[in-house]
Amino acid sequence: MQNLAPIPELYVSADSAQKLKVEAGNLVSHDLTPRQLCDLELLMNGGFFPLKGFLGRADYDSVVETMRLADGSLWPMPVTLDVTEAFAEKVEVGQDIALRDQEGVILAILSVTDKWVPNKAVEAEKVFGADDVAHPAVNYLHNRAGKVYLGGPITGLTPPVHYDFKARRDTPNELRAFFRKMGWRRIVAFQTRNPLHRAHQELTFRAAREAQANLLIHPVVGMTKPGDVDHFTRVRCYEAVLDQYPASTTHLSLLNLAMRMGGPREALWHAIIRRNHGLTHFIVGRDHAGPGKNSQGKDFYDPYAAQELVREHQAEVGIEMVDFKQMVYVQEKAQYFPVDEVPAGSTVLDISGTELRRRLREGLEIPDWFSFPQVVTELRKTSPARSRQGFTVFFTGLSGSGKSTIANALMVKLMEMGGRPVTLLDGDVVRKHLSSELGFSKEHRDINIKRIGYVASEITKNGGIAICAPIAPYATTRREVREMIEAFGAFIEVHVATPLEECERRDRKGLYKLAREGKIKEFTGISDPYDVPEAPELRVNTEGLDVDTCAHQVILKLEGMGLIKA
Ligand code: PPS
Repeated sequence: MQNLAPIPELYVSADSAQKLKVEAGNLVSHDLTPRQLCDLELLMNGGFFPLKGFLGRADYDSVVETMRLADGSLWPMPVTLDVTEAFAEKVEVGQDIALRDQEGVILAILSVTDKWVPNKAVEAEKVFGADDVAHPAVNYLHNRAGKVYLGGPITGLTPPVHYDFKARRDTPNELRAFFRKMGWRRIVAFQTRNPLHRAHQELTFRAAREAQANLLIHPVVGMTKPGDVDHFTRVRCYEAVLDQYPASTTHLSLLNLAMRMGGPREALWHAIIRRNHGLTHFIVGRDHAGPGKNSQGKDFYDPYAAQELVREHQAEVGIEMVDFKQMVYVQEKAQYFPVDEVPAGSTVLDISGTELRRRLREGLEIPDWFSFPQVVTELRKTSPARSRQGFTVFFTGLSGSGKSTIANALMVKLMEMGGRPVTLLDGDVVRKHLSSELGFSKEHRDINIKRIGYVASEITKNGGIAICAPIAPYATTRREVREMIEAFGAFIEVHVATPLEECERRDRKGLYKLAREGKIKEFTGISDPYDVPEAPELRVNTEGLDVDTCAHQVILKLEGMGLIKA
């Protein structure tokens, strides 16, 4: 039987918070990133109990190596406060710093006990199983997170404010109070980052039956895998199917967790978080929190490794796992079964996540046996067929490679077709209107490309076509831009692969000559690097091809991807 007594939170009383907030106005302050904001909320409200703050060095080393805090408590996931080197220089061990949300509101004070430069390759290997940036958390670690970690206890002043789905968000203590009030003694949690389809409904029904428990649908609305259905759409989908569940036995609550997609370790972390929320049982299905394929095209984790790890530790955590094989639809029985219980000789139907996305993208039928009509309607609203979605064509290549010329021709062809607004963000034009103060250092080029990426992502989000044509010489920055845009629509990287010798021979602006004479510094291809794209959606070599043909190759690619109709 579970203990539903309140769990310790890290908040001080309202009076002290008021006083501390005024004092904290004078402290060095750190603006929390979206992921840190999620972590802080769960630290403060007891979701991450027994953590008392962001991990210090001894706890961090121990968590990375052994999945335990330095005092031996089970804790599989590093919860760290990463900052830039420049910020770290302003902070000494022993100092208090104010942690602010993105509007500048002070949410907490961190008393810094540790400041160190972590070995991120080791963290990636030990925690996520591979130092491979195809893993979203490893990519985050190397390409997003700051170089320095700060650790220490937190004094919580006020929770982050949410304007969306307020009534559906519960702290661990709010859920515990709800369970007490309802007299629920055995409750099984279903963790999800996807819309609920019929297979999930069957799985959750079976889990509740097996555990003789009430059901908590506990979806993550903080941060999930890049490319997932956004949480606004998902919550509307959950609400749409809630009446398929018996009202008195099932509850829906949203969890503001920032997932790492860390497979087995993440599953164990989820189990601890659910225990903290007062749950007694926890569903772990196939490939729990799986990040997909690694850079060799293989799955990062064995699909049932998460179940094994949770099974091993469930008694210590104090939550019981309800494990499930993948659920599949058996046509003859018109019913879902775990894949290992399918009656012999029957016809099994299944639609993978990838296939579902394809059907949505191409406006194809989604059968009734797979999902609920209300869910499909919601998904279609936010995922119109690809030929009606926004997208970005991102040309990259050396100066004088022909990017702008092809981009202009493409723009005109797309405008001739009509249907969606087209915006051209050409290198020179951007530098005039958006980035006039920037030069060509690595730092400035990165800022320039990220600005282009931001504008293109907004255009893509709003259903338009953005054509970008900067040099964009650095692969990591291009990848960042890709991620920004793929959250909203397709990103088509086109490498205009005109060789340096040819660009220099053409020297249309006379810049190569000046670069060779040393009169222009940091000139791409001459005195500054260009990372050749490894796997662009399209590579065009302009030598011997006229502009029209090059632009037509892009059009054919867009047609092939279903982005424009033939
Ligand atoms: S970047 O690296 O993506 O930010 O560059 P971009 O904004 O596309 O700007 C490239 C245009 O600026 C001119 N130019 C230079 N290019 C490269 N290196 C140096 N140092 C430099 N200085 C000026 C050049 O004309 C580029 O235009 P394109 O259209 O590419 O020829």
